Amino acid sequence: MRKSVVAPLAAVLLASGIACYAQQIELVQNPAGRQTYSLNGPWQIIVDPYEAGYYDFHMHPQAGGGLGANRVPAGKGDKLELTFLPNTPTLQVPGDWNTQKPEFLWYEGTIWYKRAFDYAKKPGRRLFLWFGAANYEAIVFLNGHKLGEHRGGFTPFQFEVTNLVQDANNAVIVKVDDQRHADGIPTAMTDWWNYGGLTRDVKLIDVPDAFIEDYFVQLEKGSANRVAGWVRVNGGQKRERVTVRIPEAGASASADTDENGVARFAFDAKLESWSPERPKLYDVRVEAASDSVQERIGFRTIAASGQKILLNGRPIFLRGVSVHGEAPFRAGRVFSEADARVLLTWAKELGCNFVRLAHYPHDEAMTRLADEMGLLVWSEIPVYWAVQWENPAAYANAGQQLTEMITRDHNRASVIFWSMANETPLGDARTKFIGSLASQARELDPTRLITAATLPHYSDPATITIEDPLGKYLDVLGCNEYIGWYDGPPTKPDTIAFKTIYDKPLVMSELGAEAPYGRHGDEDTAWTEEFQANVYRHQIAMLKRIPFLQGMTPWILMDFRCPRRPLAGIQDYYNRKGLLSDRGEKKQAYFILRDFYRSLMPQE
Ligand code: GCB
Repeated sequence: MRKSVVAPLAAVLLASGIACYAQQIELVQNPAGRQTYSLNGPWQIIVDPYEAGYYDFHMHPQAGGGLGANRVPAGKGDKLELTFLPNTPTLQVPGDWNTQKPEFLWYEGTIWYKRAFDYAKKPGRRLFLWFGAANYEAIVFLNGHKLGEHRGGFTPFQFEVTNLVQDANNAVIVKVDDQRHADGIPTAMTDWWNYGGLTRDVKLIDVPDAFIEDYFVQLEKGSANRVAGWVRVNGGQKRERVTVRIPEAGASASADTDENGVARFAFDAKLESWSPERPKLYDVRVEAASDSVQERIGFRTIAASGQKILLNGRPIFLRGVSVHGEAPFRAGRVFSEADARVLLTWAKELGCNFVRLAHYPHDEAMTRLADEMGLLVWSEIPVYWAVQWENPAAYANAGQQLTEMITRDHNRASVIFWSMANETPLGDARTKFIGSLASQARELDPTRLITAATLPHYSDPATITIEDPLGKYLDVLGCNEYIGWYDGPPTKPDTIAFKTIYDKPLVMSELGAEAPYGRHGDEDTAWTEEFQANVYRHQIAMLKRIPFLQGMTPWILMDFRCPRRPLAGIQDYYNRKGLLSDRGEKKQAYFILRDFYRSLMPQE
């Protein structure tokens, strides 16, 4: 049995603590383009706050394997307690548990999931059990065998189950534990709801014995007409021939795999560039001897040149907004194209050409839809606030989540930035940690730009200077500033100038103010729509004066649930900085920003 995700092939953590390491994660690329069998739907669940299904009363692992062993009572005298019975309740997968039953809203801990299935595996095929995401730790069993574990709540993982699946009566059992930990990524302290469970799709992926595992098909860095990349075949012949085709462009190339199953290719193609205005996607076909896979891919270049950002060689201002993976209208974590479509349509209506998908990799539906709808994307790992910078295990986990994020989305034209972190405290260990992540990201994907959201620094009371030492490792600097909200009155932006020590572009990755929809007062009364709109007015005037500003993603598109926000009658455990409420109602600030974005839009 092969555990496909957790083991890095080449992980090198130097004695100094942390170093860049090349890590390869095996994930079947483009699950939507494969033969699959959905395991979505009702799963039986057992709530287990004391982890009694895993540990005995002295905290040793359960001798009989616990709930994962999938035992059933042997007869009427069997006193077995750790078992799923026919009357065990169910939850829907995908879906967080918090929003499915009122008693689970605040629950953090272990819930066991079980799903039975039949699957007639054909000879010459291999099977993978694939999870879109499980928050936070998953321990997975199939037919009583432990397949492996995965930590990190927002990225896909898989296990090969070829030799374990039987034609009938298979049982997948998963222990999902969303307890927060100081050494986790993210840590125990965040500003979003800790939605637990099997939050994204679960499926079996059925591929030939020798199959196309992963491929990277993008324009070569700096070129508008040369496609370059690689294809990795798993289980293939020595020197297997691989072909990549773009039929609509009449272009293709073939190459042979090396001893690692990797074929590298490059070819010229006359391609229409993908852009927010014209999000052109091409059918791309990847073929090997016994397998082929197809998907729609867009081609565009992205570069930072001095203080500018160039999309397809031309300077672009990123009219953005930050977005959480919070579902509109129904609370809970986003898991469907329908959820994604509502959020991204709202962003488009606001005049955006860019979204910051904060603060973790969102459901794949978001980036795929962004490709189709023409929205550029900032994609981020949850290295958020104060991580244990000196802990090699925390680094390894951050590196693993980074690799999984890049592996999943490295063919998406929409994704232009990989973000390493958000609002981390200054310090050498932190800079080294994030700097190493940046090197890792560049190694995995040399075509996109590296960024992080940093904190502002006042060099005098009227000047914020962009000078975080992390800037050295980034292509684009992000800065989160709340001038007018956490920092001074709404008029304070009028008094602030920005400077930078970097010849690099700046994106104002957060700004904003909080107001529940429909709460009114004068523009100096906090928690009102008028106050929020006032902050936006003064912010926009300030932002217009920053010559090296190349984009902005105000905080945030829609209100979202948050345990740190208790203020009765105003927040009620929601962060209300949304431009829209969670019911899609537009606040006054929405119109201020929309008008500003309209004024920036290229005249058609
Ligand atoms: C921030 C964080 C974001 C919070 C936001 C806020 O700086 O990056 O996660 O939700 O501020 O509302 O305070």
